[in-house]
Amino acid sequence: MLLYNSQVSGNCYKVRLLLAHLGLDYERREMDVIDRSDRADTLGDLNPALRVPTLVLDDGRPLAESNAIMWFLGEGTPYVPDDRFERAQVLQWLFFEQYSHEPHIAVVRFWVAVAHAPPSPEALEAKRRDGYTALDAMERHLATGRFLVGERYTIADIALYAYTHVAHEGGFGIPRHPSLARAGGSSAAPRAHQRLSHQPPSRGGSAISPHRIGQG
Ligand SMILES: N[C@@H](CCC(=O)N[C@@H](CS)C(=O)NCC(=O)O)C(=O)O
Repeated sequence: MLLYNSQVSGNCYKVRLLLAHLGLDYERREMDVIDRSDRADTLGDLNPALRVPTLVLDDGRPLAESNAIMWFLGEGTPYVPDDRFERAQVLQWLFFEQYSHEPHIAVVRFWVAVAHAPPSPEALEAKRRDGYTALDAMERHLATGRFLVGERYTIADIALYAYTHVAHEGGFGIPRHPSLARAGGSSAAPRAHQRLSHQPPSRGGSAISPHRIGQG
């Protein structure tokens, strides 16, 4: 498999984290998220949105959208439940992530920590407010259990972990979110992974070598 990747992207991190959990080998091709001039040439036939992550399977079929890629890779493994209702609950959180979480928390982080160019203080403030609304929703839910769905770590936890564990890079603090902080540690810590900010050697192959949370 070939992953079109950006090392600073939480959406790509979701896919890399699941690939690492599953022990799957893959090649990686790095894309720039600021200079996007080569997107059409590189991804034109692979992803209608010209974005990363894009995964190309060994048979040549391309798949886009981080959460769709995780669903595909996770199907038939413990990371996607078998139970019909729990599968729908996983989708519930994946849609929440894409509509209510990522567009605010990831965008603020991108403006502040990647592009270093927030459009205006007012825009930043409005996005931060919406980001906190998403964190508050997760906090309410995680006060009732360690995982987002059922009693087990699923791709829903991976999807929400990706940008939550780097939310502070966009200026978010989570002191008022104790359950969220606890879930971030307890659900992710037993899993071998690196934090998003970890920079692997710049070669193909598995992007994430096994380290516990807190060491990355
Ligand atoms: N909904 C998509 C979002 C993908 C996305 O926004 N990718 C960003 C990097 S995080 C990107 O490619 N940005 C450059 C661009 O929009 O051209 C997903 O979950 O995969």
